[in-house]
Amino acid sequence: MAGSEDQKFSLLEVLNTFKLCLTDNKEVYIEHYVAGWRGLVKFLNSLGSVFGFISKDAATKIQILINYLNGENGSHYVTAQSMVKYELENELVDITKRGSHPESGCRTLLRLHRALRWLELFLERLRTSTEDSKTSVMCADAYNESLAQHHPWVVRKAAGMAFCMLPGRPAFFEVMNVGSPEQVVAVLGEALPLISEVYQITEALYAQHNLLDLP
Ligand code: 1PZ
Repeated sequence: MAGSEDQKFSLLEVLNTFKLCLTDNKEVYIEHYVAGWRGLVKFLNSLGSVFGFISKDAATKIQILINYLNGENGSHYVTAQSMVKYELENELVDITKRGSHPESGCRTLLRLHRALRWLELFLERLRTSTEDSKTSVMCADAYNESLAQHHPWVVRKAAGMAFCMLPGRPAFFEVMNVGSPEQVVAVLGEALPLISEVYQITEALYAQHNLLDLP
């Protein structure tokens, strides 16, 4: 394979980052979690500028978490579990309405966490799709089943319009740069349980602390 091919973006690497996300005792590393999202944002950007309003929001949230991680209290932000503990103990989270901590790590991660559920549903649909399946429909179905519940009408509307601009399944698989459609399906089959586990662990953490509805 030519050198330039090696450099080319592959969704394989992104999905692999999710392998690194869990510590030995099943805590979620924020560093790898945001690295995974970073790759996904890059992928989304490569699909076209109509997705810019989506990738921009995700990029902003990624940056907020990176800033905490690199900040003076960074040691508390190593895992999602340590972050939740630290922010709650120090009253750094707006619990019922937005106030003095509108960009807490907890509420920021929650937004990405909800989007991870969309990703899981969408990739599962892609994995089990057939040649004539429509990516826009799979994407919209996954969205309506997950993230849409947390978005106001205007965002749902804009998202719905953006979905229509998604490339068809063959082109979409091409941009993933993973290989043949069979290879894409295999990679998705490997990645999905990992993504699902990270999602379940984060969900349990937020549920345990009553944080699933943070404003
Ligand atoms: C492949 C097609 C990509 C479709 C992506 C599906 C998700 C659509 C989400 C539309 C988000 C619109 C922009 C901003 C929304 C924000 O209001 C919310 C809540 O944050 P707040 O306002 O409370 O601070 N943001 C989110 O829900 C996070 C959305 C992250 C989406 C990341 C998508 C990454 C896509 C990866 C592609 C493989």
